[in-house]
Amino acid sequence: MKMSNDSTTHEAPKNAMALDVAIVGAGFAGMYMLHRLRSMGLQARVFERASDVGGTWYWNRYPGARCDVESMQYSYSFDQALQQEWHWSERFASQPEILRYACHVADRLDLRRDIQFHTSVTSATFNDAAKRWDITTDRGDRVSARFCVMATGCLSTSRQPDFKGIDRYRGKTYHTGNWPHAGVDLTGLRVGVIGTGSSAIQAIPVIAAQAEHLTVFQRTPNFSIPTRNRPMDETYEQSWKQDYPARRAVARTLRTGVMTEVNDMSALAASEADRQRIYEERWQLGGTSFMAAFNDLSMNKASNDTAAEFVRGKIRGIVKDPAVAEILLPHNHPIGTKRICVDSQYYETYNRDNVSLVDVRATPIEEITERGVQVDGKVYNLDVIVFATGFDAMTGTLIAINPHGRDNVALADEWEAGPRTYLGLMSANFPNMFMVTGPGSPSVLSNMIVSIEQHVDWIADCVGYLQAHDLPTIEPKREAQDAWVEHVNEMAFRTLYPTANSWYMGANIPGKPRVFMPYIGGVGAYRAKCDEVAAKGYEGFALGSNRATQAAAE
Ligand code: FAD
Ligand code: N01
Repeated sequence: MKMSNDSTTHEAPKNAMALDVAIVGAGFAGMYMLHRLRSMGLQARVFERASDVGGTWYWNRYPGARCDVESMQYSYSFDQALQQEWHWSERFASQPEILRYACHVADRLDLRRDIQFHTSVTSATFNDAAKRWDITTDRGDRVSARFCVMATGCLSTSRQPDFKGIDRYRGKTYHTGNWPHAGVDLTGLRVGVIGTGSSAIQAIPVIAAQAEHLTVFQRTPNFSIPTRNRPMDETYEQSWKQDYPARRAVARTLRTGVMTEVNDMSALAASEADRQRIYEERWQLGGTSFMAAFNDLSMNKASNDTAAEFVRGKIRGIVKDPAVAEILLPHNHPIGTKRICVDSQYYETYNRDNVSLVDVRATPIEEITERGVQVDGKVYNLDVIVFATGFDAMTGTLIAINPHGRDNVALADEWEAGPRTYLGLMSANFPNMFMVTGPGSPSVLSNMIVSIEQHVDWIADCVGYLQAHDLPTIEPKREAQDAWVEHVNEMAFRTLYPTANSWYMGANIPGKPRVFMPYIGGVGAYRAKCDEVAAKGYEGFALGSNRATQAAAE
């Protein structure tokens, strides 16, 4: 397929690299996007700031990093040969194995020849006259592309709080989201971990086993479920491989995109004895499917309370020192409304002699001194501080590029009160700019590879449609976007999720608008909506680009 629209009347700026599609990011989203577009005969190129593919799994090399979706499901489904030939060694894959998988895919599909590594995209501006995106990079590239796909990731801008005195600290500091490739030997060192989210909960047991002493600074206790990770069972692997296409098809219709057994009854409908038995079975099974023990845990506070209390009981049972257990008990949010954590021996780690827990909720970290972390006037002397303090999630990476759309409008201004998208795929005033797993799509509430494949396929089909119909541009109509944003909100507020101060709500970043960003209506229902929109000739989108069309869209 060759792009024809407008290319004769509006040339790319002199010396600019002319592309049909510029893709930002070489994680699983950018990799598959490149593959799809190339197979359509389009000139596509990926710009990636890292030195290789893998995205999340390239950056998050902290000890203990691994997936919480089973390996057999957290992988591409678009290529039958690929899913048959790859062997996962564990039930839940570790970061190094997932990175190896990403590299294997890049080799197999020969992706790297169209990926420019060590390159950050620094600006993207829609050129109204040319109907093209002008893109610049920190390497001095000037790119002119008809389409721009932001495959920039939802958890790709790590956040280190602006602690007073941090520059004075004489020890070493690391962020889990940007861990050194060579690894860090913590043997014999006094290590501090700030944060107790998913990353910290995975890292803490591994760090504790290495360090001379580990001090954990916890502001908010989290709920964590044991993963019960184990080597891959061959019979289990084969059962998946024999049935892969059918199982993948089912997963695409489900709420989370993960095949898991949902117990379709209210927690309140079960007797107390049955409820405890069911929770115990899920606890023993391990992993995030704990939240599928009943069908109303994310909707009904009274039901949720029963699950939360069960986990609190487990924490009390595991942690030997009652005072430490008390600090670890989560009370300030319903279970699951912050991303449920999974672990290997997390709570058990607090029984070790070389681990201490500091509660920094009532008395926050005051400053980082030359020697360590100061809380309530006391300095905890540390050789290493690990920031497990999370990400400016879902919007931070895109806002850092701050694309400028029609009439030079800035995305940061358009999203000042929170992200506004139609279907999480596009934003009004930003023609031909697509987002993969953007805010307003199921995204981080799902098996991300399922959602990535759905978005990439939809975007590729959309580009094909525009080509076939000789349409230069596509962008959401304002009223369709407004209606979608309202729907996303309405769905969120039917659940308990907005009651938590989570990164889903932007609550972890000072000053960030409090908006529930992902779409909670489920992967299956969302896919059906996207398919319906496309089948109706891209209902809710303005196709074509002249001012009259745009005016009609407003
Ligand atoms: P990413 O993998 O984040 O890739 C985006 C890429 O864009 C990055 O390589 C980044 O360097 C690049 N980039 C960004 N901005 C620029 C720029 N301006 N210029 C150039 N390059 C840029 N999801 C699950 O479904 N299950 C899990 O178990 C799971 N575990 C996770 C564990 C961790 C520690 C984290 C952080 C996330 C986890 N996720 C999980 C979510 C995970 O992010 C997705 O599953 C998936 O890997 C996202 O792929 P992506 O390609 O969309 O984004
Ligand atoms: O980040 P987080 P994360 N003083 O934001 C604390 C995915 N993931 O990297 O809650 C003290 O969850 C903060 O405290 P509080 C997954 O989607 C998956 O752990 O704000 N503490 C919190 O405890 C996950 O949700 C896996 O009070 C401060 C922590 O830092 C997402 O990535 C593994 C502080 C940040 O937790 C992000 O997880 C890893 C301060 N000033 C990641 N500022 C899997 O298992 C922040 N904190 C699949």
